[in-house]
Amino acid sequence: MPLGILHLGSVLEAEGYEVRLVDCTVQRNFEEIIRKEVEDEGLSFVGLSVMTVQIPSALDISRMVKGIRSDLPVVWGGIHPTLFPEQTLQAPEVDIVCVGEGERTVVELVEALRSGKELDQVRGIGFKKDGGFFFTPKREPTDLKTLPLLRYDLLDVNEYIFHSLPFSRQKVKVISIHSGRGCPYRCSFCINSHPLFRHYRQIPGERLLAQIEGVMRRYEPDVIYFQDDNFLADRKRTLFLFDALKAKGMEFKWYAVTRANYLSDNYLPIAFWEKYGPNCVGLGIGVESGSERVRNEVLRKELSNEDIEEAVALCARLNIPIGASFMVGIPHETIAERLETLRYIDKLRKINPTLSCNIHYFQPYPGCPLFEEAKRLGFKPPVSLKQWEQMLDRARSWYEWYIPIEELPWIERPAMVKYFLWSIPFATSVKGGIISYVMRKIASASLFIRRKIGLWRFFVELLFWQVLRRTWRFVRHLRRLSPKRSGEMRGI
Ligand code: B12
Ligand code: SF4
Repeated sequence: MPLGILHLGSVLEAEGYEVRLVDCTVQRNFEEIIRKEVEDEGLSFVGLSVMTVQIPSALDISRMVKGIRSDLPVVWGGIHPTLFPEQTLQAPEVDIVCVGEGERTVVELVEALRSGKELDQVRGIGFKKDGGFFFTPKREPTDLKTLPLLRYDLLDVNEYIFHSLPFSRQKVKVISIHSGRGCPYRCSFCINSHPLFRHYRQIPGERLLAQIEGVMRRYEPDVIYFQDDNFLADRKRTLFLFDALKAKGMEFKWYAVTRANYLSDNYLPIAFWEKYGPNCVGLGIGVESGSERVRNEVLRKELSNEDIEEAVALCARLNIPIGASFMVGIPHETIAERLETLRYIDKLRKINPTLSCNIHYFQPYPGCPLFEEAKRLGFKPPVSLKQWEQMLDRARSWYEWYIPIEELPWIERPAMVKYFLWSIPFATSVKGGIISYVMRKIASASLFIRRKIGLWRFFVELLFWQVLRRTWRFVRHLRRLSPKRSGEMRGI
């Protein structure tokens, strides 16, 4: 769920303003909605929350808004404008940028825009003035204790309710809860090591409890997803929260992303896991690399093999579904270390055969120390929104979010990286279904053979999968057309 705009909308509504939130990643008719809203004379501004990969669509929307009403201020906030405020303002489509967290900024901004006051009174923004850019003083990070409870009704919650979980094919009602910001760790590939994002804070237990109670009462979700960088980072609050919810008789299934070293008796007592583990429908951990050198020296993950293996074993023992994420093509990773990742996945799956793994290639996101290292190694990042848009346009494959693999100068043997990207998730998938079963077997056998002969090109297995999928879709289509099956129910 888009928690950033949900926070902004909730704060503005609490201040008496009327807000319309549109999530362009899920609302198919977003253009139509925006068009209609922009035509409304009472609108103060159009705000967009933008991650780097979202630049092309954010530019399209901004152009559309300007095309309808060139006088309406277009405000960009979120990760990319925060890291590159000047670059963002250089785009003719953007009038104002919000740098950093926006709860107080957005209220002051609306007040200024509505009353015609000078924008230089609003802290934490940049704007265009007299042919140049003007930046106001930095805004302090939001005090999470003072925030109103989130107004989920500002979003169309039904759009998010029927998502399937990473560990099962079943579709369930999932509601995201925001329990804190940042992380106490400083991994070199993560935004949390950037000075602007180092403010690690957690929502106090009592407030979080009230938010969860409200959500449970109103939406009755099957699963609560703690959509944080690192849930469980506050040990004391975790113990308080789960005990308090239990005391209120609130049983709920949950899913979260956290660190492997927290899944240990030394951090949270085994009694905690025995009591609340059965309701946990999944935990995501970042293992990143099978090589301890790469993981700790290059990625600064501060995570030993021992920590990871203990976590994976604990989840196997208590039957908690667990997923591990990995990266390949990391700067300074040798081919031998890349293969070590493969061996390590085998080892972890021996400890816990239900461990599912996902793998990405390292993409240097701005704001992290490894982005700087990537530049040193020859990566030339775009210098304008237009150039970002062009780069993102070139990344078209299903495994490329941002930069095509071939454009990363440190990646030796891109074919091997690509092979890992499709084969590992298949070989370690825990989802059921006939297609998935067949592919799991093929991917495992192919990984075994390819490793033996050292061949990473010619993805015939991938072709086979595509044919299999299309055939399966066609069969399903035929079955749907069959009158006998017209009473078939669609699961939720
Ligand atoms: C939860 C999360 C997700 C969720 C939800 C994203 C969402 N729309 O909110 C999901 C799982 C969908 C997701 C997906 C991805 N994510 Co993500 N995600 C996060 C995470 C962990 C927390 C974001 C969050 O909810 N923060 C809490 C809210 C309250 O803060 P916020 O969103 O930043 O908003 C505040 C301010 O930025 C500002 N603000 C934001 N928007 C606006 C707009 C206006 C007008 C104003 C005034 C202010 C303002 O005010 C808000 C309130 O203070 C961050 C890590 C992080 N620390 O930020 C990564 C992060 C944002 N994600 C990242 C990435 C890379 C991705 C993916 C590309 C990953 C992938 N390969 O799949 C995808 C992209 C999906 C897409 N649709 O295109 C990167 C972004 C790096 C970058 N330079 O862009 C981050 C920083 C993680 C990292 N690598 O370090 N993500
Ligand atoms: S532990 Fe996770 S959230 Fe924390 S800094 Fe490292 S990668 Fe980022």
